[in-house]
Amino acid sequence: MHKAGFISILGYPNVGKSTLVNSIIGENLMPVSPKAQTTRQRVLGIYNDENNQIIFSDLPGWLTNPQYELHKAMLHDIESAFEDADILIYMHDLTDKRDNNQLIDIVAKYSQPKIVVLNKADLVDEKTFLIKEKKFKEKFSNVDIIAVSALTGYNIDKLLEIIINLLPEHPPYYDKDILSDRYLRYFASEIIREQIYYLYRDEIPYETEVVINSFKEDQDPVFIEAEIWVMRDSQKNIIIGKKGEMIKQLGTNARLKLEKLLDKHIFLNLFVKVQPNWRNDKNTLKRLGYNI
Ligand SMILES: Nc1nc2c(ncn2[C@@H]2O[C@H](COP(=O)(O)OP(=O)(O)O)[C@@H](O)[C@H]2O)c(=O)[nH]1
Ligand SMILES: [Mg+2]
Repeated sequence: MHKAGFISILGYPNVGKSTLVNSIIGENLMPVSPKAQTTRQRVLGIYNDENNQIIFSDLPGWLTNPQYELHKAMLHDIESAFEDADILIYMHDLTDKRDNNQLIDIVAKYSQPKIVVLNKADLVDEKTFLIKEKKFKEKFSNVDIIAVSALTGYNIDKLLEIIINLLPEHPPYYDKDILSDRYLRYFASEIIREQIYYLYRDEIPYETEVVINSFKEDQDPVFIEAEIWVMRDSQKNIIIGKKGEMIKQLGTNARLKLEKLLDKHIFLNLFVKVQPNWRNDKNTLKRLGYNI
């Protein structure tokens, strides 16, 4: 008997959705950063063992106040992920003191089996967990509630057991040896973008997009050329930095992470381009793969 199914991980920004997918599939594939909105598009991360295939949708965080076409596309992805899921995971950050009820109420309305994952257990004590557990028990009836740490791996094996118990009987949907529905080329742009979140401040990461122009995998070193889009000339100067120091650092950081992922040497070439309206232009967003 083989089990397989689709799982959507829903939650506010920064609760650790992408970190959880990485932890379960065992690769640092999804971009992760301490800033909100690192994840912009729905991406599948696929877990396989002999008898099970779990297809996770890593999603953008829930946005209460969408301001740009980009944000609308992100919400669109979240909504479609409700419909296709066999199981819904509502993920909550145990250190978050705000009363985030809007998304909880939406998730609660859906009829699929649900799991509440209380993440970042490494940062709180038992008492905090018990208070939160009580709150979620009131919101959801008959739902497994589990504390995990996506970062340290605490209770991830238990979570997998819970998921597999709820998984429908089904043959695999994807080849059993692939990790995602996207190509490496896509993850290359995501890793460069992720490193921008770590390296630059203020609005820069949110107003930046990364486009791969060339990805030649059959060469040694692998050749990757990417364009970094920003919205203003001043941002172009910041990305490049004095004497090109910042973009050099960015290139090194992204290359090292990509080399780990591909297990190959990489030559990475970065360019910066001003694209004033990319975040609000539907045609551009469509070309970038956004669901709009
Ligand atoms: N201490 C701790 N940090 C975590 C944990 N899970 C995620 N993080 C951190 O929380 C931040 C947001 O994680 P990310 O996966 O990008 O969140 P997402 O926006 O929900 O996808 C990152 O800095 C992660 O390293 C955890 O279990 N414990
Ligand atoms: Mg994410």
